[in-house]
Amino acid sequence: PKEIFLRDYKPPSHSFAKVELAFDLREQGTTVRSIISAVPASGSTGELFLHGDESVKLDGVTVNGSAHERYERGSKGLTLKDLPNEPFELSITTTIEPQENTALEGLYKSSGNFCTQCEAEGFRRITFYQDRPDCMSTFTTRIEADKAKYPVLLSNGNLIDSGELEGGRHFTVWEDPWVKPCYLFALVAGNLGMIEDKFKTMSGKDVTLRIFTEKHNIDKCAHAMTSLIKSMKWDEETFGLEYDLDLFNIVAVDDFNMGAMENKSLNIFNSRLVLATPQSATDADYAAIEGVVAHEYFHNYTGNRVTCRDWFQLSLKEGLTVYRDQEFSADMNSRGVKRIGDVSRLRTAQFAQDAGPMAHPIRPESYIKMDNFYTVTVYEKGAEVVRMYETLLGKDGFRKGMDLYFQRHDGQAVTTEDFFAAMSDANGADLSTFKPWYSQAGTPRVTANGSYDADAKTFTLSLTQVVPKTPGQDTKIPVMCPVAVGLVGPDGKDMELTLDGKSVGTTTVLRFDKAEATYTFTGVEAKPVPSILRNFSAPVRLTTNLTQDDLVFLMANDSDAFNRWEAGQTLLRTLLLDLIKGDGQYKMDAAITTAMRAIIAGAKEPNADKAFIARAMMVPSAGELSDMLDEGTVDPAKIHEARTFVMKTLATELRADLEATMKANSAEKYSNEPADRAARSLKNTCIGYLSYLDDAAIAAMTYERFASADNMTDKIAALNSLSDKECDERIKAFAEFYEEWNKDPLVMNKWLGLQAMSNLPNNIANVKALMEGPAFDIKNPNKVYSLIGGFCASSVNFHAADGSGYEFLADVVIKLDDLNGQVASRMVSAFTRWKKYEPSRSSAMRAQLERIRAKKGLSENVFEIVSKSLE
Ligand code: B3K
Ligand code: ZN
Repeated sequence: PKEIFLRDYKPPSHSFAKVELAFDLREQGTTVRSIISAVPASGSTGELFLHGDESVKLDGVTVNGSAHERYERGSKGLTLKDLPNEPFELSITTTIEPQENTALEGLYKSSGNFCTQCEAEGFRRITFYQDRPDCMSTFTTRIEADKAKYPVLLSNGNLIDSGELEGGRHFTVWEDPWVKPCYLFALVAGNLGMIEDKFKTMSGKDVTLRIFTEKHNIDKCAHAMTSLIKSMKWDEETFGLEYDLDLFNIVAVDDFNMGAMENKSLNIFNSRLVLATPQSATDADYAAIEGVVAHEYFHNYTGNRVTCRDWFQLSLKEGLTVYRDQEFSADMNSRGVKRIGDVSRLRTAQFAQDAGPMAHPIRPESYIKMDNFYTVTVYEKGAEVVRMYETLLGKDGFRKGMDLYFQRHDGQAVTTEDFFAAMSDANGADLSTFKPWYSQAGTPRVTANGSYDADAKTFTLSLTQVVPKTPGQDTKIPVMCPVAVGLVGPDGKDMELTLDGKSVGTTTVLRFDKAEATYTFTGVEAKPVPSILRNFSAPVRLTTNLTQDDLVFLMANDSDAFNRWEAGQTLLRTLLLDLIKGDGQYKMDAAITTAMRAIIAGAKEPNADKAFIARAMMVPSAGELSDMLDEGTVDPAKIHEARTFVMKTLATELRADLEATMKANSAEKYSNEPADRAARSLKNTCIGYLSYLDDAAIAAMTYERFASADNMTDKIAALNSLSDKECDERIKAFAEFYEEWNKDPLVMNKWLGLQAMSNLPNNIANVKALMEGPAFDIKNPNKVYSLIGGFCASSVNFHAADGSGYEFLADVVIKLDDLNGQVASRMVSAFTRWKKYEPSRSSAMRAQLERIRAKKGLSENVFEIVSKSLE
């Protein structure tokens, strides 16, 4: 396999002024004809390389209407030779077999319907083309198919023609007036139902909005439609960005590698991110749908109107669009709770990636398979980098930068440097020390030590930073970290801050861009407790000299919701890490029990933020704890034991409080108002705690709640609370759930996932049986993510000491690799951090990686992850 490097970037040899595609869709042998208006760049050598997958059959090439035989076909594509030196018309005809496409890239079939997924490099599975994002063109697409089987025929842009054909066939023609790279091309042909709505844009244009699904799911699209309308309005109000066509389509399909895809005016979604009713989807599903519908819609500007020059720039569109969807969701819901959720995810998944063999900068230097770089680093850390511009420049400054970015680059394929320049130039700001965020991998480690001088009435904060080594990057330089700081006085109120003789309000953003720096606040009348890195203002690992008393104080008083939560998490993390590293004699810290009691008691206050309280009650996850332990030491069984001890002790000591809070927050009837959702999450968090008690009454109560739940959130919460318990109620609940829901594949994914994640001893046998059962299908990515991905999340069974869990995963990866390299490489990623584990587990994982590497014909996707992990 060949590695591709950013430093080798060269502009395309030809530009494509116009592309006309014609698809003749058949049950076997679909033909694709393209007519391209090609324009040689100056200095053209008369050669043009077109990407094309080995699965594509080439039927013919013509240049200006005459057959062109001078070409070479290689494993990656076609080199056309002796081409004219002036603009010419290139026509290519290919035959493909979408019905056999299990990679779900290019044109494929899902539930009998045709659909496409072209990002990153799927268009080359359809036809020969310059499959690179800097080749932008306007597309016209003609689709022809059997009318009875495929009454709906969709592509990008506006419908300009349609009609009947002989033999029960029909056609449509679509024209997209906006230039785009081929990764944004889409086509759908199927027997689909549709809901329709309208949106009036800020300049008064009417846009028709449609959501297509299989007909039996048509009553599950309302939430996605509402989310779309909210997104369109938000983007106008927040960034002045107005939709630019008369039609916007969303299509939901069951077989989809990722979450969704932002194809111009024809978004294609994994059905799990569209379909929802209160009975079939949880509150978390509702939130995910709202966020992803927004994300794909926002790409219309950040990604489509302005796209990436090359795939190394992926964070240009993804980091920015994630930032935008996070802000949208924060505005629609509770801002503090949203931030806490986003940071938890970043810390658990991205910090771990950045500390392992797959560590890469948000703008990677090289890749073998681009699909492997749709990562939490490019997306989530990329979003943090965008957020830091906002923190440094302020909301208005950030908006100015965005305006300049669109003004300069609309219709272009650009780089992260261009975004940086727009932000700097629009604000006249020198951000040069910010740049290493794009080129350096690794999470900076920041320490903050505060000290108060009562005589001088000063508070001094000393900061240090180190960016750790990562593979291929041994030396690093300091990078600008915006550190938002407040000082909380003894009365619990924020102090007015004075820094360098200037009054700077109650929260100030320190521009910390050296290895060490000291900041002295003056006129500090009493000893404060510093609140550092408010709202998690930079994606760093922070260590402070705050005491346990300081943290308890911040938990109760900090005006910053994130740091209120973080103070409690720091207490819990410290306790858990001590227990894990200790001698096995577990002892609870009474101060933590008291603090937790106070948190729960907060739920009784009028106007309590119950969603926040539920988050604050959560104990750091096994993944987060594992990330904080040293290489070569992680024993998942110990982490599980220590966590279980803490949960069980808290549940025992706070039982009365938990039961009372659970009852007080149990609703008579489901409602989807924010306050009801918040109460639901608090109640279900209480049930989760209580499930740690060995008490038959709790199992009976949980089953009772399961059976009588009138919504999926409560049903799943109860089922989850039973899933680690060896009891009849668990068996009954899972069986009844199956009876009720086995016709709904999305709900079955939840059923598979919960069972797979169970920490009951020897649950691997159950997982293997589920794999053979009717609810599973290895060709469907969602099912693989639920069952196999779920299993990898079980501390006990995936990490079983005898290595059986690892062997099982390797077996699955080897099988999956032949069907779908992208999904296989996601699954194999559970092995990448093998060096983190204690010797017996790490050598068992390593052995499985080697076994996978030895497989003949391994996909490039899996090869890249496995070989980098073993380096
Ligand atoms: N842009 C798509 C990702 C497609 C990835 C293909 N391997 C989804 C998104 O980020 O919106
Ligand atoms: Zn995206």
